[in-house]
Order: sequence, then structure tokens, then C-alpha cells
Amino acid sequence: MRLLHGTLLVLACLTISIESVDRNNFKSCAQSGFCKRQRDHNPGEPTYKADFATLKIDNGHLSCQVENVKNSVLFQLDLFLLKDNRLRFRFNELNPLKKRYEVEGVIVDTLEEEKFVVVRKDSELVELKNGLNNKVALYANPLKAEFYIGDYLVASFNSKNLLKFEHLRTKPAPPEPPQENAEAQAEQPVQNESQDSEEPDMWEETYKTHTDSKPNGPQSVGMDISFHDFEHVYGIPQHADKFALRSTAGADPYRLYNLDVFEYEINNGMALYGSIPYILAHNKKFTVGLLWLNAAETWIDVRSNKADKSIFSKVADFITKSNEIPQIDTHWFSESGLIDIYLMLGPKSTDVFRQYGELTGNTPLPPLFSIAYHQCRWNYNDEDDVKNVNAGFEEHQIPMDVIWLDIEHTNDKRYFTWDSIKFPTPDQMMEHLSSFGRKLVTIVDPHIKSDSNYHVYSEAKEKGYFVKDKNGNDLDGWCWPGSSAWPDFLNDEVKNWWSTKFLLENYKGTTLDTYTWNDMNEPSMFNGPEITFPKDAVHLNGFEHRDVHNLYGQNLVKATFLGHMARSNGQRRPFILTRSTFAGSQRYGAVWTGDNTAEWEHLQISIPMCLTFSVTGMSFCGSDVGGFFKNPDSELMIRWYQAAAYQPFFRSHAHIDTKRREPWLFGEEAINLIRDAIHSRYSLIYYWYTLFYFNEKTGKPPMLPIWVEFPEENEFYDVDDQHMVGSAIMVKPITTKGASSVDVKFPGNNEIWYDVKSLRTFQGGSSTTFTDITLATVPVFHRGGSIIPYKFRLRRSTTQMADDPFTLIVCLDKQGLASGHLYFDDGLTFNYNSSKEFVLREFNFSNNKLISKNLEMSSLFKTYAWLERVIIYGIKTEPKKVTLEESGSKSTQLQFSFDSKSNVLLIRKPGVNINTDWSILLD
Ligand code: NBV
Repeated sequence: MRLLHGTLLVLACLTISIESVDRNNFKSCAQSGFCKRQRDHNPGEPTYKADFATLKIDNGHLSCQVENVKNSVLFQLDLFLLKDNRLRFRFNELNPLKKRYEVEGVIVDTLEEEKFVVVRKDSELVELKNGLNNKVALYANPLKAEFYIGDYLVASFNSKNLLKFEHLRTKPAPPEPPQENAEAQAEQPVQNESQDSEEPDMWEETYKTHTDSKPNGPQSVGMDISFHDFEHVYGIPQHADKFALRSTAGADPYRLYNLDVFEYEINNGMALYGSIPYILAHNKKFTVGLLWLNAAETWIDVRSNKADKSIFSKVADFITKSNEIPQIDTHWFSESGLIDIYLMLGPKSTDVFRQYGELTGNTPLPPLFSIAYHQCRWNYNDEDDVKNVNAGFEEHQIPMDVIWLDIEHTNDKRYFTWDSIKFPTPDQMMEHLSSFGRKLVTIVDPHIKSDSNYHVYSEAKEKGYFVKDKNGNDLDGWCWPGSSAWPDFLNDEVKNWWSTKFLLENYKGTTLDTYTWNDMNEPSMFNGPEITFPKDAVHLNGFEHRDVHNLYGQNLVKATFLGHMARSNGQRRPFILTRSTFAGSQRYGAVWTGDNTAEWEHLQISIPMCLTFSVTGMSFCGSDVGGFFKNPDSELMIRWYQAAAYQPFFRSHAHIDTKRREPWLFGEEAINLIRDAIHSRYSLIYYWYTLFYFNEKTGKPPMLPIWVEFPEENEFYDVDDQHMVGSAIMVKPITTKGASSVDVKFPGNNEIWYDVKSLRTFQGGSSTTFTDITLATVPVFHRGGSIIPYKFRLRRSTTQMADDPFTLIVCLDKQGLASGHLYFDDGLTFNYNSSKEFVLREFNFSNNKLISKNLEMSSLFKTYAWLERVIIYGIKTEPKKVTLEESGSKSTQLQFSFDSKSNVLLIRKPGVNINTDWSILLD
């Protein structure tokens, strides 16, 4: 009976998925007690007052007490001035009834403090300045903090007095029956906040059929944060929405609560699988970033004094020439935990990327294969299917590095096992794939089938590793395997235990060429409220699920990461794909945008979704190519491949009910165009790899909004259908059906942009409408001033490309200059870190001379890759001769040809090893 019930539930969920998102499965703000209380909070008189008599200053740390003057509850405010132009603002109850949850495992920085000078200090105001002359002003009554870069006010906290911190309290006794005696009524105690704001859902809340027992009562925290002189803010993924955040006036706030949303709709702020409570504000002068470090359900209202204006006030402003300073007001509220904010003061976007990267970690350099092309489907049915798909790529000469296996490969959804009928010899299948230089990814979800004969279940059960329900029993829920339990990944001991499951001797049939996909880790539980755990479920140290919900998925991925490390004795770089994220998830793997749909709008939204992930640290992002639900036609498929070839994570994937869609199933023209698209990714794979290397070192993501490269050009602040790959390539993928024209805006008034295929050039600061569009058109432009390494030979996977020769594409800027980098290593191990085995070269072109120089002592790495050709765009006159000079050997004359119409010089076969110092002189 139980099984039948479970099966029906699963079917019910599946039925939902076939139709479209059922908004009734997910709360609106009005259906959430704390969201309503915080959003509607109208402070009237200011509530919070700092007591500067308690002020302490120690090195870079300032602290004082704050009082809620309406109920006398005391708080502690800590302000830390941190190295590298960052600050931390932490606000908690001084004496909470019990410890409130404080996020763990996200901040990896040592948080070294920076000394500052106190420039003013009296009972009302304290002003501090750091070494860069940036100022913090802390006002006592009402409590308010202001943050300045030099003389510019960039951010303020609680300037609207929306701070509302619900202190922990004891549950009030049920109300006495009404008393008739008027005198007795007069003796009722004076009501404080905890009493006068009592609302029915503070101690118990019901949503649909689920009742949240709320043993700790109301405990939400909220505050307003304003960004001054900014009109654009970005970040707070994950939402299927525009890149520049919208005003939420008249709509729900953006919601951060990791949820498995079937067939999500686009262009709204509904919660999705991941939550990164990190926002960036950008204007012509500055970029700043702000992390609201809280793992509970969080909502964010965004208001813009400019954008929210009615048309009438805009006209009035125009007539009166109003020069009101633009401002974005945000209002953040979380269901529990603390207020713990990190502010990155930039001042440039690249500074903010570094500052946030130091705080939460950067994306480690992925193994080379993982940034190439992946072929996935729910499901490749059996070993023959896998071999046939592999053979299809061979036959059609389409490069591919990884085949993926979804949940059906397991023995009845018992992860770490195989279906013995469909996959009887996984080790042989692995060997077969490896012989082509390809890898396999298998899915490993966190729901563990409740079956005492399943070793993962019985071990975890015995050790007490599962998340508990409110009564202290193992939480039991429904997911793919039927009745399931979930390991408490918040517990490091559980992580370590889980990591041992990946040891090759434990995960039979796998090798070091097998990698992992963590899905359903929001966590998804079919019969839970909003398809996830009840909030009163219990984790390590008695913390409620409510406190840690948005962190669960990240902790699974961390445990898997430890498993990958352990199985190779720390030798090989892990590769893991996760659906659920939190701040810091970039340290463990890549993300994809979940269950999208084979529709043009979903192709379009993949760009802003990945741009948003990129600027919030989660830089290894992609979307299911073709769309997960429904069946794409060949045009959509081709356009999706063309766009995704320029996004960091590049994987085709499809729902089990869709038609097969391997690249050769769409007809001859499509095969060629899809091959071209995938080949364009492979030909640039070393450029991508170099970008990922710098991403690890500097935090700057490979996929970028245009404004990062052109920070002052405000016409690009809300552009999200055109983007950069590194600082040298700009792409405007075609994402509309039957496109016959496409408009491209070229940034940078002093720039030249090159279409290296058509040999056309375009001036920065202009726009062009291309009308000669065919299905083969992919608008990609090289920036004048760049040098990009290509490998053009078509190979079956990156493994075979290692020794292939390079072509350097040099595009000159208006001064006749260009530069670029090339990084590579063995593509798999940590030797690039431990023993500096890598190639890192810098190329520079100036005064008609191209020079390659070693940037670091990296000669330990042996490569046979050589320089096959150099193509220089933008050369004004034909050289008489072209000479190669290698250090220590004589110079050689090189063959070349010059196209005077397009000013392109092709230099043939310099033939030098790519990791030597050389120069090529044009005279
Ligand atoms: O494991 C099956 C699917 C997977 O293919 C997809 O990529 C995930 O996002 N999974 C979700 C579970 C069911 C989806 C309806």
C-alpha cells in the first residue's frame, strides 16, 4: 500500500511536470508569514538605537550594543573593516534564548582586519576611514550605517528604518477567556513587540496540507540596503529572469529558496534550484558587491527611484531638469539566522570579483575535458546505447568529450550501483569510452532508498547519519526510489563517509574517467511542502532545516568533491555538476540552469541566467542544449548549439519523454551546422582554458556582461542578449526563430571589432544590422588589440588535441597593438599547482613585432604543441619580409601572403614549439 501511495505521488508529480509550472505548489510572499510581516513592516517611529557608551574599537573591529527601543531587547553590532577594501556588518541578539544559526563553510577567507582611523566619535556618530580613504559613518539614533568610496556615498544600511530582527521568545500562553471585569483588564501588562505583533502564523503555519510546527516561533531578520547613485543591480541567482534586476514594485520580491520547480516559467523572481544572496551594483564610476550571508529562506525587494517613477513624474522631472540622484533601494528578509553582511567596495568590477573570490573561493581550474562538449539524455538506456552514441559521434566526426548516464542506469535508483541487466559490464563500457579519450558522468542523487539491503542506506541508518524529522526519527520522504532518507551533509563526518563511496573499490565499475552529477539536491522531496523538506526537520546540533535549507545542496557537492579527491589520492581534479547552489558552490563544480524547455524564450534566458551566475562566482554555468522538456525543431537545436558553444558549461540534455536528439538526427544541413558549432568550441578550447585559469587566480569569470569590459558605457548596462567571452570575444547569438536580421551594438568608442570569417571590421560606438543572415550565421567578433590562440584540427575529443599545433589570431587596435595569453597544462591533475607544470605565455604585438614570452617559470611542462600559423588582422601595409627569431638559434624567413583589400596577413609555419621564446618581425 505504501509503495502504491508513493508511486502515485511520483506519478502525480510527473503529471505536474508534463503540463507547466504549478504556481500553487510554491508560496507567494503573501502566503509566507515572515515574508508578509517583513515586507509590510512599517516602523513608524525608528526602532533601533545604538549605545555608543558601549562602543569598543579593537584593530579593525568595532562593536557596540543596540537597543530595540520598543521592547528593550538588546543586540550586538559588530563592524569589521577587512583587508582589500571590504567590510563585514554583523547584527545578532545580545542574549538569544538559544544560539541562532550562523552560516558555516562558506567563507574561506581569513578575514584579516585592516586598521583604520577614527575621524569622528561622539554619542551620535562614529566615522572611520580605511587606508584607501574610504569612509564608514555609523549613526546611533536611529541606527544607520553609510559607506563611502572616497567622498561618494555608495551604500547605506537601515536608512529607511526597515531593520526588523525578531528576537527569540517563549511561546505565549493561550489567551485567557475575555474578562468582564474592567479593572482586571486594566491590569494587563504593557504589550511589547513580541506580544502586540502576535499573528496566528508565528508559532505554527500551514501551507496546503503541510503544517510547519515552528518550535522556535518567529525569528526572521530583515533590513533595507540602499545603493546610492546606482540605477542597475545584478545577481541574487537563481531566477529565470533578466540580468539587470527589475523593480519588484507590484510583484513579489525575488525569492531565494532552493526548490525543484517543474517546467519553470521565465521572466519572474520565483525561487529556483539555487540561492546566492549576493548582489552587485554598477555605475560609471564604481562596482560594489554585497553578500547577505544567510542560508534560510530569503526574499529581496528591489526598488529604483528612477525606474519606478510614473510617466508623469518623469515628464515633470524632464521639464524641471530635476537632477535627483538615482538610487536602488533593496530590502532583504530571511526567516531565521543572523544579519551578516559582507560589502565589497571595489571600486572596479575586477576588484569586486577578486574581493568576493577571496571571501567565498574561486572556481578551481576545471579539467580540460569538462569545458568541452558533453552529450547527455535521460537516459542512455544500456551499454549498447552508450556505445552507439559514441559511434555516432565517430561516424559524423563530431567532437565530444563526455557521455552522461541519468538515474535509469542504477539498480532501482540506488546510487553507486548499476542496473545489472542494462549495464552488466560497466568497467568494459568505461574502458571502451576511455579508449576514445572520452569520459563518463553518472548521476548520484542525495535521496537514499530506504532498503536495509542497500549498503548506503543501512550504513547511514546505523550510524545515525540521516536528517531527522521533528520527532527525532529519520526523515522519511518520497523521491525517485520511493521511500527515501537523506544524509545530513551539513555534518562533516557524514561528508567524509559519503566521500568513501567514490573510492574505486567501493563504486564498482567506475574508474578515474568517471565523474559525477549531483541532482535533486535542493533537496527535492516529492511529498514535502513546496517539494522539499519540512522546515522543522532537524540537522546536526539540533538546527532546524529552516536555518540551513539553502546550504544543503552545496554540502552534498562538497562531500562528492571530497570523494573525487580521495579516490585519486588528491592527484586528479574533480568534476561535478550540481543543480542546487549557494554562495561558495563554485569551489566544487559546475552548475546548469535545470529543467528548461525547448522554446526560443528559454534559449534567450539562458544568457542572462548564466551571466548572473558568472558575476556571482558560479562561473562554470550552462543550460541544457535543446531544452529539457519538449522537442526542439532543427532550427532551435542549431541555434542553441551555436549560442551554448560560447557559454562555459556546454551540454545537451533531454527529458526521458522527448524524442531522441543526437546531433545527426536533424538532417544533413543540421549535422554540418551542429558540427561547426561544436567545432567552434573546440577550436577555442585553449582560449577558454586560459580564461578558466585566470578565473581561478583572479575571480574574473570567463563569461562576462559587456559592462565589465566597458564600465562607462551605460547603454550596455541592461544588455543581456550579447556578451563577452573573456575580454577579447563578443558574441550576439541568434536566438529568434526564422531570424532574417540581427542588430549588434559595438562597444568602446576607440575600438575596432573584427569578424574574422567575413573579414569585415566594425567601429566601436556604432551598431550594425546584419541582414545576410543564414542558419550558419553566428555573430562573433574579435576585439581589436587581442591575440587569441586557436587549434583548428577537428578531433574526436580534447584528449587527441594535446599536441596539435596552434594558430594565433592577432587583431590590431587603432594603435597597431595587440596582446593575449595562453595557458595550458596536462588538463587533469594538480601538478600545475604542486609542481608548476604548465605553460603560461604572453603574446605582444607592437612596432611590427610579435613576441612570445614566458610569464612564469613553467618549463617543467613538456609539450609538443607548435605554432602552425599566425594571422594578423588590421595590418596597413604589406611587409617585404617576415622573420622568425628564436632565442639561441638563427633567424628564419617565413612565407606569408597579404590581402590588401582586407588588410590581413597570413604567416605560414613558424614551426616553433609553443613553449619557447620567439619573435616574428615584419619589415
Ligand atoms: O534525473 C532525471 C532528471 C534529470 O534528467 C534532470 O536534468 C534534472 O534536472 N531530474 C531532474 C529529475 C526529474 C525531472 C522531471
